[in-house]
Amino acid sequence: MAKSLENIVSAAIVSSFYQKLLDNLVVDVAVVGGGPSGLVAAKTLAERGYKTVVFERKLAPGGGVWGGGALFNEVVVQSEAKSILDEFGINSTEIADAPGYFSLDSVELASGLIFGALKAGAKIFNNVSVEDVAFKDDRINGLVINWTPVTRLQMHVDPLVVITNAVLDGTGHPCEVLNLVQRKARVKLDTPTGEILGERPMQAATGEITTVENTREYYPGIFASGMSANNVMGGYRMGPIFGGMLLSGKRAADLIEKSLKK
Ligand code: 48H
Repeated sequence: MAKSLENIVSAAIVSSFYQKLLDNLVVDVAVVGGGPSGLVAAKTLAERGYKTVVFERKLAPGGGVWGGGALFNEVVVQSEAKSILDEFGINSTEIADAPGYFSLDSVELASGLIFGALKAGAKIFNNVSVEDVAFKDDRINGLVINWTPVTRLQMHVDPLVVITNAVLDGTGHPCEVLNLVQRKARVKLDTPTGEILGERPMQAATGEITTVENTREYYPGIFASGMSANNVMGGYRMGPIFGGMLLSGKRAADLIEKSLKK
């Protein structure tokens, strides 16, 4: 029987998705969260030749970028991170009475970061939630994933596992993966107390710096970037300024590359 167009479309989707998933069950780097820090890290690592995958819980990656400041869809980036915008081909305009600060359209930022990560070779699985981690020899070596609707509806469906050399917790404010590591694995993280210190209130200039400084490995095999790093190490928040998130993604990529080369 001749195949109908409907059948051809369905078969193409099933076979190409199946191949994509199969190809990414063992990776060099698994990024949890397609926010700005995770997407910059994913692009950087993918273009350096590392097999990189991003798991994003929502339908649309981009994290907190889309909403700009209070749903006004503009954000601000400082000059230190301007070269990252340029690298992704994202437009920005210097603010007339605040030299060194650039405003830009948050929809262009979100879509530009997603497109850049994909074009560099990173694979993004959206609508997928990381619900647990896998351990081997006192090191995190995998992520436990499930479909977001399955987790949201609390369906009793067992997950799949992706094996990886390095995990980046780019889950934003809740630092979900490191929370899991602390709570379920009952291990000490590399913080002054061994635990998650918790995000501090708004102090934008300091928060921008600590976001980058706090970007590092917190337990063998797992790094944190962006607001996740700030939550783990007790950093300050900064509102709709995104340069620190972009710079954090770059630093995460550099540190992960260094650890993979060891
Ligand atoms: C899969 C998950 C899971 C999970 C969460 O919040 P994000 O945008 O992350 P960052 O840190 O790169 O950027 C933070 C920035 O957006 C922000 O919030 C700022 C600057 N706030 C300042 C302030 O003062 O408030 O993105 C994290 C992404 C989201 O898309 C989540 O859906 C996703 O991670 N995510 N994906 N499995 N378990 N948990």
